Amino acid sequence: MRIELGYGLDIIGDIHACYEEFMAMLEKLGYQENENGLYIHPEGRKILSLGDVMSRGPQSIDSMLFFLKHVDNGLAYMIDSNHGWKIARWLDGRKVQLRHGDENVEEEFSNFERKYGGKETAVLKSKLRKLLMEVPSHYIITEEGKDKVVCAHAGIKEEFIGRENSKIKDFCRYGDVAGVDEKGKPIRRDWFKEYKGQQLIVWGHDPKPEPMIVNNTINIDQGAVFGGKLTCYRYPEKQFVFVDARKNYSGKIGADNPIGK
Ligand SMILES: [Mn+2]
Repeated sequence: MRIELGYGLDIIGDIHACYEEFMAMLEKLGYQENENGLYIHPEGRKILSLGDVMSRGPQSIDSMLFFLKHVDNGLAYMIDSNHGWKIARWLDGRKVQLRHGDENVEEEFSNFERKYGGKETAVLKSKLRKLLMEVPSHYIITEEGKDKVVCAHAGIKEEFIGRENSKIKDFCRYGDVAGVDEKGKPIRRDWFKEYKGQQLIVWGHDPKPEPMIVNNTINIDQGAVFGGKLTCYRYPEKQFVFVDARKNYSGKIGADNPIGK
């Protein structure tokens, strides 16, 4: 789960199937598509997704395919996430309830199957299942062998960094969840308020209108699928790059919309 920084990383917040916004982001960041459909950065930078690349928005398959291709070719990294894990289990044939936008993924696969047939669909599902099952709970970016930045979907505790077990995986997927409220929404504890570690933690999952910096942690989920913006945090430059959402894809407005759109 350790990555040497190399020529720089572009850490991308929750895409949630907002593929057009993601493509616009890659262009803004200077990636160029080559003859094999791979997006290459002229300076050798790589892409790191904080997970939840699918669900809720319009293009889950395209978003997952992008990471399948680019992870396979050593050009991108992706970590585990709550929607990613749900879709992984669904692709694995386990009994799961598809909701909170995961049902859109099922619908996309039905359309895909009508267009390309059962065989091709089964091959794609199997490859995506493998990718989503194998991604680590978090990545640690190192510089000259020293741990500098930790990327985790919903957050991480200092004592979990560099370790992996089912409890840690769940924490990285869902954050510090203390049950659900009367509406069935998860009650989230603000793990970042207690964080005192030396490594910078970059995380997503919990949409905020602007990047939220607390202690040594940065939230870069600005709710693209909720009509906000897609965020990239460039490291080591420590710069933010934004792409505004083309629309609010979520159907959630006002008080139901986590960024108040
Ligand atoms: Mn999430």
